Amino acid sequence: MSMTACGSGGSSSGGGGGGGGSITMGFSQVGAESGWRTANTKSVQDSAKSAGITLKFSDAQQKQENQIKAIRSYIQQKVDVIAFSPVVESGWDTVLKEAKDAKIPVILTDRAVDSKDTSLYKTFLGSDFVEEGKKAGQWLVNEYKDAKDPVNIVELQGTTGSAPANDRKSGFQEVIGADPKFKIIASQTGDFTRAKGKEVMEAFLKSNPDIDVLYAHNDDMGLGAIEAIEGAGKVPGKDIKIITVDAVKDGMQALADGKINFIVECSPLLGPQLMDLAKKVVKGEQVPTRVVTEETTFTQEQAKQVLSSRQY
Ligand code: GZL
Repeated sequence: MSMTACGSGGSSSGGGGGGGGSITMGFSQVGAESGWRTANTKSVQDSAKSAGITLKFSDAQQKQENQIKAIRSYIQQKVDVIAFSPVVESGWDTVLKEAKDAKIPVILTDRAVDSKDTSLYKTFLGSDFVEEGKKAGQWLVNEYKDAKDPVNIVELQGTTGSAPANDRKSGFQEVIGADPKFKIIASQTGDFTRAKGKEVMEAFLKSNPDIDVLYAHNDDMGLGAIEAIEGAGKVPGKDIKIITVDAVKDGMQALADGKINFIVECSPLLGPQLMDLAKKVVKGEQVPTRVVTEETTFTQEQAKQVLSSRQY
């Protein structure tokens, strides 16, 4: 776990402070597992600088125990506000109660927790992952509306136990489940990384000769799977249709090149809204319990049109 203090100058005010001096935020990031995460980290760090917020930043390398350690460290340092993207949904109540007892407000960003006690955090800022799964499913239903034969789908799930993996799976299943021709013949985690996505797709290809579609919970696993598909002598985007989520630059390039068929956008650019929310919660102002980001979807034609203007 790497801990760095970065961001604008200014002294750190004590926990619950944020009076005249600049605000200090302790941020625990999931890791650096994907292009999306890299873009999200940049958005948080750049926005803290622009907002004049002193940022203490830690990378948990996708381990919950590292995030819990970082949050405890921020509590000891008496930061004014804690923000984090929980790598998995469960197991946060104890440390969030410690932050609440220390009177340090917590903001969830990107991923949610399944704590029943919603007083443990001030707000959630991020995407509706169920909606993202539904959008992916709806494209598939439209794409195969005239098909009579079974449509064999393999699924590369995100990190086990994470909100995006759970919700993108359930949203997708909710839409395709209405038609029995859609069959998910294999589903396994690729942990949101290219390497694991390639490895799992290689195994899928070995044990399933008739794959029609890949649904990958993020671009990076889809890009790894493309290497596996090409390695098996098949044509990605044609022999096997591919749907992914995120819309990072490399994914959009593959979409424009015809190797991916459809991408559901999930914006990593949460930094500006996060800093606005942080200033409000430190001042004790009311904030919405949930701030959902605006997102869209891309076809191959749309990717060709927007590729040069993408920010990440
Ligand atoms: C989604 C985010 C996911 C991305 C992946 O908001 O948590 O984690 O979809 C990233 O690319 O690794």
